Amino acid sequence: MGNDTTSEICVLGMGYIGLPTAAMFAANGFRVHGVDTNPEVVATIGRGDIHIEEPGLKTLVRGAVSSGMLRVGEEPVPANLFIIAVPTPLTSDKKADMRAVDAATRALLPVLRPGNTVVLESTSPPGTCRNRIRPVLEAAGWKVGETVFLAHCPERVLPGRILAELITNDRVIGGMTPACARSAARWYARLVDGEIFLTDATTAELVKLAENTYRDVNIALANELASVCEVAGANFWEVQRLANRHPRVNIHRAGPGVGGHCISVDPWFLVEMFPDRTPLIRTAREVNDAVPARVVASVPGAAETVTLLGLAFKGNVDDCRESPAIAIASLLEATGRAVRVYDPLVHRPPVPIAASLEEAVRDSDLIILTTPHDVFHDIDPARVAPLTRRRALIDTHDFLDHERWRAAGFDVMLRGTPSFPAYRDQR
Ligand code: SAJ
Repeated sequence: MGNDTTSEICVLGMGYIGLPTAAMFAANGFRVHGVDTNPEVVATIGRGDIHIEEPGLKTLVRGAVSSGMLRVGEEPVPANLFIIAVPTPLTSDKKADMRAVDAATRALLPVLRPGNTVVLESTSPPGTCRNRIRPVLEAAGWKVGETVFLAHCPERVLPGRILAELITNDRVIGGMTPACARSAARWYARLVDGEIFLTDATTAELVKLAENTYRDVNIALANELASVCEVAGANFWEVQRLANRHPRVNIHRAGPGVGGHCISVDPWFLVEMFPDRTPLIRTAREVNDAVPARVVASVPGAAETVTLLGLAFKGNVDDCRESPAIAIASLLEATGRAVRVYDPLVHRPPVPIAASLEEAVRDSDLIILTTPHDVFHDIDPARVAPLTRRRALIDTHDFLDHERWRAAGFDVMLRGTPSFPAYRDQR
């Protein structure tokens, strides 16, 4: 067991990636020191608690902290492996905000020792290791690839399945030099069951951006096809299901837009750096960003009070970052409508939400299913119906049991089908 100043692994950033990674290494027998610049986060984890929702995480963190294998603080301590897992959000002008990566790099300099490995996990623009982190290390006198090792190992876990995917996912490790990649891989091999692929740092940075951009472009295609189906008199969900029976086709799902801190953000890192070479990627972002406004445009004029089922950016998580539901709520409010939001999974809502389903649907003119939480299947439309002023439902995800809602008297409007009202007036 180590003391307060020695650890094998020091993880900078105790967020959605850093905390599960730190706790998982700790649960696998490594002495881990977690660092966060937010004292409240440090205090919460220090008492074995968590500040984010993720299935299984609380138990894991509690065990790791009580065994003494996971400690937390506001400053890095000496270690053999440093993992940088800090946010790389978008600025308002769609550029990567790298301040947290820069601060983390500077913060670890005073405790860096010969032979240490530094791994960047944060999703970053291509060239971040080479042009941003390496110069800082070298200015401090280190020789990357000789006296310290630097690699990018992008996180790839899916919120809601983080703990399982940390172990089972394949990992790509890109080193500044082959020795850097091998050095980082030795650590991850002791945790990960998936395959580990070694490459160079810039390739690894691009692999990560390619993965999320692939998904964003594919979802934009799905959203565009859904809009086509609405006027073509076809059902997108049927088109998608049947097209995907082709062995080389995998059309993603249409929806109310794309949220989260990854898919709606990462493609901009490519657009920012290579604006002349990324017209498709930019257009896909714009297509997906425009969907919330399309949903709002579809709301019948008579609907004065609108209920949103779901605030989180996707089903079964509490995370509301970049959620299309937030965009839909504020666009609806901008049209003068009253908006009520119900999301039983979200405990720290960024906008006001109703305390109960009853409160959210009372005297409502329209219910919009914005987030496919499994618990929404348990809603009994027959119980909701008498509380509302008008019985109308828009399902943006093809998620609810429409027959059941119709049987309770609801007019059901489904995104991607002619029942979606955006074009009703044009036909
Ligand atoms: N969405 C659709 N249609 C789809 C799939 C998703 O509209 O067919 C929407 C969702 O509703 C949501 C958004 O896209 O608003 C993103 O959800 P997601 O589940 O696709 O992805 P994230 O953001 O939770 O996690 C992604 C994952 N990347 C890939 O699947 C390629 C995850 O593995 C990454 O680790 C994560 O981004 C990240 O951190 O980059």
